[in-house]
Amino acid sequence: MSNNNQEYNANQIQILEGLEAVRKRPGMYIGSTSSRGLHHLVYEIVDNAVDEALAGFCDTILVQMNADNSITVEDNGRGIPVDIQEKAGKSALEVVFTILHAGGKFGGGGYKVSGGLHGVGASVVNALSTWLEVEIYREGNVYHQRYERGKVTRPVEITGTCKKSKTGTKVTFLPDDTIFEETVYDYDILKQRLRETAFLTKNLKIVLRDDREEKKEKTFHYEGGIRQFVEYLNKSKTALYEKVVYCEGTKDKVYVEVAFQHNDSFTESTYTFVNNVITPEGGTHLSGFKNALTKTFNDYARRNKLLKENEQNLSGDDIREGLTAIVSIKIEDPQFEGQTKQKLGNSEARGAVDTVVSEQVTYFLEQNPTIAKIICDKAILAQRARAAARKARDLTRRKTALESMALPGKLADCSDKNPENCEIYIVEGDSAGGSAKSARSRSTQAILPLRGKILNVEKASLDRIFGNAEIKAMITAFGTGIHEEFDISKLRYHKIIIMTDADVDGAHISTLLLTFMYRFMPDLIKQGHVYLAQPPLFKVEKNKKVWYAYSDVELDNILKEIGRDNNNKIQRYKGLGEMDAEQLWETTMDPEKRILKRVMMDEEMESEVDVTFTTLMGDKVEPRREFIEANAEYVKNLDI
Ligand code: 28F
Repeated sequence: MSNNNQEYNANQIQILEGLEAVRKRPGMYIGSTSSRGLHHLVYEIVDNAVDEALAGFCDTILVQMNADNSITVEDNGRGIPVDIQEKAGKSALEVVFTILHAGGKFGGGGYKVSGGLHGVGASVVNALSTWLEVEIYREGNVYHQRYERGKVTRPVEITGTCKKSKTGTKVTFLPDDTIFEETVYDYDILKQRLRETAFLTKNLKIVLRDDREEKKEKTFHYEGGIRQFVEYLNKSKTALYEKVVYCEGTKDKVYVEVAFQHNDSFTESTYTFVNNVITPEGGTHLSGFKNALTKTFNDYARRNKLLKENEQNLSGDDIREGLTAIVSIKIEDPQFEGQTKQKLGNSEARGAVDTVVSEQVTYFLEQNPTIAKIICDKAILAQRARAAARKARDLTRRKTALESMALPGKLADCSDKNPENCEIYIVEGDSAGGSAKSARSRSTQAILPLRGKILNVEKASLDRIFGNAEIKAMITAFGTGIHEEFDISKLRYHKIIIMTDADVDGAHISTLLLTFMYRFMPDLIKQGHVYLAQPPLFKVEKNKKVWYAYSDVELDNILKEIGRDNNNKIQRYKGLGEMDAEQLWETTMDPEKRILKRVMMDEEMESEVDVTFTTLMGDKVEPRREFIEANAEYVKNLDI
């Protein structure tokens, strides 16, 4: 055997071992094999097309969901080169799709740490697809190659011609159903992510087309980039000034883009990105941004006597109250640290963001004194409110200390003291609370009945929120504290179960409770501690036998099975209060029989969750109506 051949074989074995490793441990490369991993395959391919756009050669990307659940992604870039790469002895195209580049893109925490490198994820997607076909348009030729489970099954060949002016790359793949637990794509998940990608890459047009049963198409194209991202996030809120503040610049090879605008709410929504990938835990780019903002606004307020000499400096929280912001950086070699390897660690990113934001915001404030005053006034108000809230909170804290951490009077606590075994039912209304108290299993189930309307935290100020009895009761019962003081290790119940009537009012109360938890203790939701109880809608009785139905479809099925006749007494439950303790236990509380829905949140989707909560609970009517219309299939039980 010639030396060359040996090398070729060794190469070949390495390639197969590489892709085999991806198939053996897919989680290392795409995070998971759940629906999330399935959708990641699309992002990997789209990212390569976006890189071609960032390089300045592509302005349109089409993502198509095909009837057989395969996905086609096409760009109008230069097309992956097809000529033979000397080192590998094969076409560059084949190299891109069969050679695993520089290890996985996912660190220990399942987080993408690369980006901005052409073709990095293509081989991973190829390895995890039953088949993958690629077409390249270059110099008037159409080149084609096919792979199955990562292995070449058709060589690179010219299969046709096209106009010389047409260039680009088209990839179609079918995710391997022996690897993925879920193989059906979700239009809304792709839509949300592609919208985000389009916001982060100004001028890039992304078309999403669903070619399955229900045909849908959406185009995302934002000339304003992250400026429009901020406008989108603020669309259900009331902005305090019209312009979105925007800064852009490069320092120490870090490209920085920041956009922000304040609204009249009390929450901050800042999202940070590195190489187009969201960084839910922030890092040096975020701290650079915060530092620059605090410094710049305090300097301005002092210089312009908006803050008197005897007054304290504004805190970062004061300045960021009601702030919606996007911080997006591009960096060559991103380093991630912290327990989950999700925090950006590059120190040059801190300096770069700090410098770009300080310089340009200082200039903006000098040029726009009216806006500057609006923001400073809002921050000064926030500073006062925070002082008042601190007083109110200290008061409750001191009180609880005096009463030896007294739990709320209405709470019927459980006897087991191991939080892992314990659950708390948050129950709407005193009568349902009463039934739940007699129905429960005393050792592990606690009941907290809530009276009357729950405060809408989207619309209330901090001191009002801390003064609210129902909210105080929940905070003390859960044991974790809130905001910066939140400590999950103090959680007294590992399951927090919201139990409301199965009607419009019940849905409204659930949403108010979830809004509160999301804004004040988001980790409860992120770590999967929050559940929704599912009380039945109907009870069917026949010949002394009883069935419960949790939906109209289920009722139909039961009636089909037992026969529809006058001897069934069908009862429609109007509320939890109509059930006696025994029924409530049997249908909704018995851990052996009940159905619980876990409230889940994907950190990658956080900006969309944020928009949804403000759209539903904020004070603008028009966006809410649009949302409900657009999501009518999910909220058909709401009578609007
Ligand atoms: C639908 C997914 O993957 N688009 C891509 C390019 C363009 C080039 C490239 C990609 C060359 C040698 C690696 C073209 N001309 N869309 C995509 N478009 N990759 S991926 O180059 C890859 C390197 O090995 C490209 C000149 N330079 C680069």
